[in-house]
Amino acid sequence: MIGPDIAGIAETLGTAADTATATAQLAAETGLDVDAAYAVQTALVQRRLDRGERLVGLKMGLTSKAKMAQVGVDEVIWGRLTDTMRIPDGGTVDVAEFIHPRVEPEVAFLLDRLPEPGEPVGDFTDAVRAVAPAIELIDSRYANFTFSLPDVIADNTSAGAFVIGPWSPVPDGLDNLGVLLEIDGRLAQVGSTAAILGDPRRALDEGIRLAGRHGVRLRSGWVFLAGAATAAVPLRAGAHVRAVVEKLGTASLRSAS
Ligand code: OOG
Ligand code: MG
Repeated sequence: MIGPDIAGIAETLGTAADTATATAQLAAETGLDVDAAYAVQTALVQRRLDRGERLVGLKMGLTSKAKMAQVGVDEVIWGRLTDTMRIPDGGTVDVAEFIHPRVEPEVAFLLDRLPEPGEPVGDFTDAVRAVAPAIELIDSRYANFTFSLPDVIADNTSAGAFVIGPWSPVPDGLDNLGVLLEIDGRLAQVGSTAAILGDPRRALDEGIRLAGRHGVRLRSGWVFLAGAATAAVPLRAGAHVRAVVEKLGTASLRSAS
């Protein structure tokens, strides 16, 4: 049997992102399962590396019930981050470069010495050098922000852009910190880091395990986004977005067009 056209699907999704034009869901039609979807993601990210981008980290997706419920997919997923996706803290994104961008509050880790895949993160402060509040801008390349599990994996888990706030040393507890998302000074979402797999540190174990299954090893110096603590909120032009995480501080961005 001839399998799905991995390169062709990656090209379709890459073009959708490059031209900020939504595409139809394609997993069901092309017979894409989870493993093939990660192969598409690899090819899609390779397309970016071929034009000079660098891998700078990994992101988790759907590590909270709020996110799973919002998109109707209930499995933890992971994707890749490249240098051009990073926006400086307080920087500006152009919404015209995206299809239907949404923002969500996250916790970021700066990775240090990592255990082998399959080995649990024993001493978290050994594996993680610093922690920061973060904002992820997600932008599904599928029409209506609607997708199946293999669709969203193939689409690099809707990764669009991200902002990291100031790094701090790892505090004693990370499992029950208040999280706020503000748009133009108004509260848009409220949550807790407990929403992220009970404790965002668990997201790192999951990331090491799940990426390891596909031969991807996390590296020292990489950024790791643990997944959103709340549902995501549409990003319109001319907005000021702030994510606040108790004890860690604030990350912010502006949107223009
Ligand atoms: C998938 C990406 C999910 C998160 O933090 O849960 C994600 C999506 O919602 O489009 O990044
Ligand atoms: Mg996210």
